[in-house]
Amino acid sequence: MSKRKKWWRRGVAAASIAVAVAAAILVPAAKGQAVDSGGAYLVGAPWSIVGMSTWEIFWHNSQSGQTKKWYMRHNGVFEQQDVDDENFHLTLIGPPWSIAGVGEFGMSQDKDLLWHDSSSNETQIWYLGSEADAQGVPTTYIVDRRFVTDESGQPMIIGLPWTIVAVGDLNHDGTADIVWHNSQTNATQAWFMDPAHDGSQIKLRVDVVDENGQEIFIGAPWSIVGSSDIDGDGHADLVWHNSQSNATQIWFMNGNQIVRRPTVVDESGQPVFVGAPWSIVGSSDIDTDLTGDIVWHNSQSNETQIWFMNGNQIRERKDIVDIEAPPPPPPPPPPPPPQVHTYTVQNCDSHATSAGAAFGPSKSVWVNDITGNTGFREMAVLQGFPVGEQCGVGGFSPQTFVFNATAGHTYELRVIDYAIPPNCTTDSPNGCRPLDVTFQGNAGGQNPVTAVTG
Ligand SMILES: [Ca+2]
Ligand SMILES: [Ca+2]
Ligand SMILES: [Ca+2]
Repeated sequence: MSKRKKWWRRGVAAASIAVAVAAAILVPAAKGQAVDSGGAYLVGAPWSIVGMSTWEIFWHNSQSGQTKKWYMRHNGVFEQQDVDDENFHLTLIGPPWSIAGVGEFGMSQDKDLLWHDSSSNETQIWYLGSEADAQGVPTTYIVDRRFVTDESGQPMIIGLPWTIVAVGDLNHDGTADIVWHNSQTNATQAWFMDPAHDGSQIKLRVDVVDENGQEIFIGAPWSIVGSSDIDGDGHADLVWHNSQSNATQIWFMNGNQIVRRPTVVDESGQPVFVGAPWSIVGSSDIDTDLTGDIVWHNSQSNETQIWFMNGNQIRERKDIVDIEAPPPPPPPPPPPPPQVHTYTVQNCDSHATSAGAAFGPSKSVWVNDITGNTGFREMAVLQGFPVGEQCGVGGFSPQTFVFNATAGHTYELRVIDYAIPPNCTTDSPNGCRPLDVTFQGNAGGQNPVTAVTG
């Protein structure tokens, strides 16, 4: 038995998504690939939705034969997995086989695929499981395949004018049942599948009957487009659509008997009419609130939309979006505008400037952005302090320098005299003797000084 594993957010190899397609045909986007401007996840031919079950939507590619499963979180696709075979190799299956539905037939806890062969008229179940493959990649794979048999275990060979129109647990025994429709007689028939045979053997075949127990014959322009437990009573219900009036109707079922059949109404309670290019592609409980929802696809825009239902009333309509791709990072905040700090430098120690090398020319202001850990960088070259200067005494003007400061950063200021040997160079203040000077500036004369905002 395969246990369902929760590998949330795990990805699949992008190579498993890419397929050769004709121009102008949209395919499932690779991870992180942009979707349309409205955010909808656009997927269309040759991909089509072939079945769904609780929080899962299955797609098949009619060109490559690939089958893919979407895991849904509300209206978002949060993970995709290919369906692999028993040896974890990609399965490529196409006509005359086609997927007729998805349901829990047995064997594993994963929902299973029901296939029908339009040539041999065989019906086959693929029991699916989920495990990590040899590379540790989460994978949906085929646990077993069995042909559907009749009540005595003999292969069932059934085809046109009968077609499988839905898969759902009509009789609430935990095993999916198969709903057939006859396009000539317009009869609808349910095969209740036997849980004792992993749902591969028919337990009972019954015609669908109306509220009074009479066999009911409904056909075109009506057709069955999906089955799930819309009202949450445990019995799968049948979703019908009328291709002429564009009405949608639900047959709430109790086994093979109709309990009631209301028309689907919109959020305000009015009958809703939606048709081509939209079509219903299935019904299942996408948002796992224990009531079935209805899934639509638009063959022109390639949108897929979910009607989250409250009985026969639409509660909410949402386009499916791709939430696999991480959201784009927010744009970085704009850097704060640099501040121009103006400082004056004076010789304000206890000694007046006197003639000599120490206060001669080639004085340089070095600034170390302590916050930014930049080290000392030369910011300005000063003229030599005039002889006799001491805090402006003697009529000498202080020398001015400016530097761009980042608000909140703390700077240490030094005045270096290159004239002092031996290791003092213009490339580095190391070895240079900092002069004992006082800075006067717009931060109040401290050293170090913290630049303020504004
Ligand atoms: Ca059942
Ligand atoms: Ca129901
Ligand atoms: Ca639901």
